[in-house]
Amino acid sequence: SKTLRLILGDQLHRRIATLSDLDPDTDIVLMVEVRAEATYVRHHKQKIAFLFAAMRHFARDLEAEGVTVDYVRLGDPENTGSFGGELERAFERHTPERVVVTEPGEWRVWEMMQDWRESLPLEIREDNRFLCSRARFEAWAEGRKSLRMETFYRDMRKRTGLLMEGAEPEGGRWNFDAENRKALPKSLEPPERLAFQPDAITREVIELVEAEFGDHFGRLDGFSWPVTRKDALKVLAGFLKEGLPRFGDYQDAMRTNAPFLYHALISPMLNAGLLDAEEVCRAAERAYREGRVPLNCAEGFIRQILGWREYVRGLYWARMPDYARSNALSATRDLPWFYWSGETEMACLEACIGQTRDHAYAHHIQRLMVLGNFALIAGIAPAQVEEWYLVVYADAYEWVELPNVHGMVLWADGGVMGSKPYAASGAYIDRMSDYCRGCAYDVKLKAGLTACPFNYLYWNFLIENAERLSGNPRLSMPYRTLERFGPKRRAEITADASRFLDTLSADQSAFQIASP
Ligand code: DLZ
Repeated sequence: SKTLRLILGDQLHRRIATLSDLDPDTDIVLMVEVRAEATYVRHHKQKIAFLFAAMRHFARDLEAEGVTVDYVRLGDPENTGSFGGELERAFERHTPERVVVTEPGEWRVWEMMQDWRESLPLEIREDNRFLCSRARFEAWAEGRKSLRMETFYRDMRKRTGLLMEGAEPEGGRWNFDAENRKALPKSLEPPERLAFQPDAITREVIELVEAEFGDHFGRLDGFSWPVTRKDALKVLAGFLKEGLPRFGDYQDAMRTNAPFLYHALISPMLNAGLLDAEEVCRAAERAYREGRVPLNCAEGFIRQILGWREYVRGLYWARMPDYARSNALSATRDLPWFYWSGETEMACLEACIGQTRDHAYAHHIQRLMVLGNFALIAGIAPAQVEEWYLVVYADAYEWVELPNVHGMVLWADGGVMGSKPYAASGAYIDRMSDYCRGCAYDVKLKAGLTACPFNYLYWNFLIENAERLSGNPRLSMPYRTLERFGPKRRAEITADASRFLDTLSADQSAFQIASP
């Protein structure tokens, strides 16, 4: 029977559930570029360009197979600008007997789909792009006091058999993170990023994005993401060869002007459907089994995907819509303007924001321990930080962004995800990067105008949140240290912090560099 199959922009996988029983003789695949999706937050220009280009290539490949694709472009004169409007129009155009979709990645779109069900013969299929279904995660979470990633991850290892020797973890341990925190030696030159020259389709999209969303954050020149499955597989293969053998060791390291290091750069493609989570994990396991990469590297990488990625997605669906509403540390400060402009004299933040603007990418430690850590210890309002992350990264959809930022980065969930906030002083950044060497502030100084702001903001954060956090066993060490500080030192911390925080402005026009 004639079926209309709607493929959303992050479902670009040939084996997506929507297409499993596709009949090219009768069915129509619908894909729509809509303004509402490009502007519900003002996404980074590269994020929109990546997705539109990937959508157009995916449609082209389906057509080459003989599938009828009804592709609505952003500029089509009748385009209503929303998923709902376009689905309705397409339904009238094609008068199908039914409409098939796959569960969306975001709650926002899930709610839209509930409305469509009222007026259309709609079938919503389970999202098969994840190894753990929503129902399965909820069954795992049911009745558990805490929902720790590590427990979930071990369960997933056993269930998939990935890096297992029978019932035991490969190498006798579940986790090799202790070996994965090395600073990057100066002598090591990380591999070049595999860059893709935009073809005619992508160039047209880049022009469209510049014309329509030119005032959004981020640069478009230098766009070099792969936008097809074929090219995404090349990135994966390149990573397995050049990156993965050192990924584990240096996954937490940071270096000025080296944004990519040994990272895979596959998250935008994975989250848009060009790559599949299981195939990626299996490929990494194979590289280990064939002796091409050490175990700590394969395990560290697989944990990111089989563990973290599946876990945050499960948690998102299990806890939405309430999850986003908590603010456990009552953080209310506005997001400083420098998150958009990059104008700050803190070299670490300047570097991480600069590469985010240039590439719509930063790696997990830059996101967590520099950009996120600052937002945490400066007490920035969760909703503003969350929106920033959703806007600026090419891989960001709410299912992955929200738990990571709300829970992991800001501890706004009061400990659902992490047993303690990931607050750190400048010493951590100094240990894991070369940023501090080129900084106007001195990471060794604890107080005063030229001291690294992370140093006093860290202690100020502990002071301000003592009521909520001092009883946390995982924070007993720093709170004991804080007790030994005495009133004078504590007053100095508070004074430094408020002087610095007062110089931050959320307002572009009032912006002034906080000069040391
Ligand atoms: C992110 C995004 C953007 C910018 N534009 C579109 C679009 O025009 N059409 C589309 O189908 N999807 C787009 N997306 C991805 C959707 O926002 C994503 O599919 C939903 O958030 C559901 O996860």
